[in-house]
Amino acid sequence: MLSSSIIKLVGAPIEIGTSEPGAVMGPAALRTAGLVRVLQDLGHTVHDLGELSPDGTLGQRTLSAIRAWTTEISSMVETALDEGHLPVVVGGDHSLSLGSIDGALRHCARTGRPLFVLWLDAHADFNTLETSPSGNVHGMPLAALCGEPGFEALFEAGERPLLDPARVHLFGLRSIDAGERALVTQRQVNIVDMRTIDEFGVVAPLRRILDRVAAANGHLHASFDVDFLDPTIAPGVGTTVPGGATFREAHLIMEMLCDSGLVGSLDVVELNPFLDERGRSARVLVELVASLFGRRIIDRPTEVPPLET
Ligand code: B3U
Ligand code: MN
Ligand code: MN
Repeated sequence: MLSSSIIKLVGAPIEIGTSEPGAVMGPAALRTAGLVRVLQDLGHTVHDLGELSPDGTLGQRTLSAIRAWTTEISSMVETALDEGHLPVVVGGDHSLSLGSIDGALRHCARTGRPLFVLWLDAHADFNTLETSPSGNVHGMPLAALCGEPGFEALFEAGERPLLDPARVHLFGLRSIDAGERALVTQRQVNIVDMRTIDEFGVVAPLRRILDRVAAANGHLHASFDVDFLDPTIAPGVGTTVPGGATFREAHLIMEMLCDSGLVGSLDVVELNPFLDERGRSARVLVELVASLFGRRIIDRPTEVPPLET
């Protein structure tokens, strides 16, 4: 089970980070699909903080408008963690993770626990303003969080804790830009790409990551981009990439994360209900979140045979 039974849920209907409109409706669709009720039915207390809406960002597509979101999300996540609660931020495009991970980093800087990030995504989201072919900030949050230059406008002035790229685990990668590929290699970001998953399945690579986090007594932040899933099961996302995770793979990942007890904070991002088919993607996401928070097929932990060494 996950460590905290009190979940702090907040919607971050941000879509400035993408060129495809519609992610602004993501939190509403997840609520419509029963997100809060499902968590409560599993026995969790849900403090629903509603939807954030930073002042002065309406219609703006600037780095400083994103900063307003980053600041609000960061302080919400940091406060929730300081109180011993488990923050869940639902979007909204992936630029919201600038805030959630910044908040988790600030919390971890005080507790001394290392922060690890599990980035479930078709993309690396490690572009800089220079390497990005699109200019879309949702393709850049990890580079910004890891301290690549050029992102000062995204954060409040002053010292901020940086994310260690060697503690970032990309999982499900199958679309990467040339400049970003060079950068993730140089920065020693950990990658479980789709080829690895095809060859070894999800269990062995994920266990390796979880063992690493557990051995370091780390805080694990999971960031779930809808496009991690195959577009046939989750079409409601702006940038679909074929060859994504199946429902069964994603479901097993969620159960393993649950059993590990290591996830301390979560984002669910990039749901675009305008592109969805009759709420399918929102429903799949709610199912997966339920598995992460303890729903199981029968009432016993998933049995995982030990890895051969
Ligand atoms: N790498 C591309 C495409 C992309 C990244 N993240 C999403 N799409 N969702 C870019 O624009 O940076
Ligand atoms: Mn992403
Ligand atoms: Mn993506």
